[in-house]
Amino acid sequence: MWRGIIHAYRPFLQVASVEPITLYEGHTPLIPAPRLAQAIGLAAALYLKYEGLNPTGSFKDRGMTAALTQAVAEGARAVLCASTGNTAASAAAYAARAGLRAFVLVPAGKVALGKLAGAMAYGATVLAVEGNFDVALELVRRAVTEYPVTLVNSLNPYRLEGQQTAAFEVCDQLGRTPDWLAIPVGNAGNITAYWKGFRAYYQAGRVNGLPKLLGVQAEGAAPLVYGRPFEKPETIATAIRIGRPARGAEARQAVQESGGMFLAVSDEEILHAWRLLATLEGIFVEPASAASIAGLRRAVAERRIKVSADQTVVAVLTGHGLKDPDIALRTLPAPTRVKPDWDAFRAVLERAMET
Ligand code: AN7
Repeated sequence: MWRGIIHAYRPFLQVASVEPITLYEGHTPLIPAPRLAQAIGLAAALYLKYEGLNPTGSFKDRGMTAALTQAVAEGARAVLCASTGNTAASAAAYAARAGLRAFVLVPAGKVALGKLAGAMAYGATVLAVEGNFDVALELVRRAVTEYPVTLVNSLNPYRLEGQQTAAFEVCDQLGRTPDWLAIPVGNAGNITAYWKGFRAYYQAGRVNGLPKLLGVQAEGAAPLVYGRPFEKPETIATAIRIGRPARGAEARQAVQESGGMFLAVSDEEILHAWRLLATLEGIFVEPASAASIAGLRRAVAERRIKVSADQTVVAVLTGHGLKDPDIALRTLPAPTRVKPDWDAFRAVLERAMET
């Protein structure tokens, strides 16, 4: 029986040897996506690591099981984070599981509905700052120097310990390392964690090589692509609306070591990729997750990555589509209203079948 990432990968993880605080996260599917690969002109085999299927709907749960396990082992009473939403929901759930209080600080008006609802439902104290994520992170970093609360942003090293297990799973599922890994980048904790994981597996002799990393940012929030902070980050992908990534330096080093690259995609490209994922493969993700596909599509179109049919590309789908239902409602045609009788319904149905 699967009992979460700490049970599964304990020898690889620097985390307190106590009973884990877990929701049995991880073990997410690696799904082949041949129709999507064809649509974006990718010759290689494409697989999607569907992290939206974690207990709170994002990859953050891998990091949070480790962070909360360690926090409890160290006698913590409360946790605190800044968040664009997913970290907040995950921290709230794992704190509930551990019997700790959670305080989360999110950018007011810029958090997707499902994330806010989650954080509230799990019983966190949700605070909304009149500013962006970068301001929120600055505030919580100061708060943990003055109050007895544990920071559970990815600055917390146990977050990366846990999140590297996604790289282990990708290798275990493929039976080898992928040639490329495409991943959305916001605060840059996850790409840093994947690289740590791939290197650890390589050093342990579990795989024979390392992937190249394709780190994808939104055009309006692309500090790692352009090499400068974004003071006013903007993108429809609110999860990665981050202008000063806390793990930026490590992410840059990881991408460089891997021989990969960062690139930026527009909101339009993100939405296009988001629709392709859902309509060609039946996989509904939040916009930030679609950035990895948008980035791949652009990299292929611009011939910046060269892959052949015998190679393997993995794209990380970081969060579930139900996190951000607004996007579908705002960008797609509303359902046609139907009067409650047969003739009315038949007329509408026939018209629909003709289009
Ligand atoms: C769906 O929740 O930063 O580069 O506060 O929710 O490790 O930050 C979320 C980030 C990608 C980027 N996809 O990962 C937060 C937060 C989704 C995300 C990212 C996030 P990092």
